[in-house]
Amino acid sequence: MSYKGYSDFRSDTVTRPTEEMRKAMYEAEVGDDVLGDDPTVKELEELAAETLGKEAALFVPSGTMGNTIAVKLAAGEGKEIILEEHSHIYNYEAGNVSRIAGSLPRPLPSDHGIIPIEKIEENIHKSLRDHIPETKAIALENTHNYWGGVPIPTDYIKEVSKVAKKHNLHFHLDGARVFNAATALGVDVKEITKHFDSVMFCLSKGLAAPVGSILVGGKEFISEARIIRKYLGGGMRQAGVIAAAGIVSIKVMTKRLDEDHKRAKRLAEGISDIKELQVDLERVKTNFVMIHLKTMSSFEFLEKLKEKKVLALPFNDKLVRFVTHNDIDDNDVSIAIDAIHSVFRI
Ligand code: TLP
Repeated sequence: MSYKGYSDFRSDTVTRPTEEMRKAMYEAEVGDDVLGDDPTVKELEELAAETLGKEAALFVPSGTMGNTIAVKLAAGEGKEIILEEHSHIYNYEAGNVSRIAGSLPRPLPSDHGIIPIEKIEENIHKSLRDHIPETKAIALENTHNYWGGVPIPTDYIKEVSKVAKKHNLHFHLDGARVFNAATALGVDVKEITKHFDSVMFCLSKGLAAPVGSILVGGKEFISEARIIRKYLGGGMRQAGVIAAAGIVSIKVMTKRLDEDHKRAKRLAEGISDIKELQVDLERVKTNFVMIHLKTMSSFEFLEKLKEKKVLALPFNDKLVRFVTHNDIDDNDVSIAIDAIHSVFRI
């Protein structure tokens, strides 16, 4: 469903609210959420906590704020958090892990988002002397953005959670796209989230809400999180208007993600014969297609693609990301396949 003439594959963040969301937003009953009496925000938070199998939830304006609050509580000032080296928290959240949470990130290399368990254990520091920052938390990302939206297997998550428990570390999930992971793995989302102390997930990505993310965790954790949200300026008043869309996200949009995954696969298969690029079909498991360009820069490729009314996002000079979502239909995929082929035809 191209919008203003463009098939927009830049991100699933570009999704526009559905008709059902717009109606729910129009009809939403609201109060003042900072005073704690917006019924629609409450309903969203209760639904989110129940869906992810946690005691409580907090509606936050963005995934970045949800992760920042979690790191601040999980690790905190002068303490370490173990992260994957290409994680969103470490690389793409404006340095909040140290700027706002005050924590020291310990980025570790991985095989497509999987940090070897022994590497994690080796990097857990206890504060034996006063100059060693103590490790307080571990965070994983699922699906993993940089690694092409791959879902992280639950067996691996379970192993990491054992390490976290053994060393008394908080275990956080950047689950911006955790419902895509659950869909790809064919499990209920709780099978993933039950291993974590806290989880952030985004309503505004594949779940198509216009704004918002959710942080879930224990009751005490979330009530502390609420205070931090307030002093970061994230206390939203009649937020029921946007929370109403989030309710539709959880109830309806979590059930259709397989469509996006199938379209991503079709896109990847449709361009895999082009010798000027490389796409790893095995890694296309959710709604991302990563394209490695062999003969031209991402910038040049995207300029040519834009002329053909197709948009995607550069990841680096040779790597381009295409994301399928609720506003990409079969026709958009066909348009993109043809456009990419024609860029390489003389
Ligand atoms: N990701 C965005 C951009 O930042 C790249 C995207 O288009 O994919 N965690 C993960 C894994 C994310 O991918 C993102 C956003 C966030 C957190 C932050 O969410 P927001 O944008 O709501 O702050």
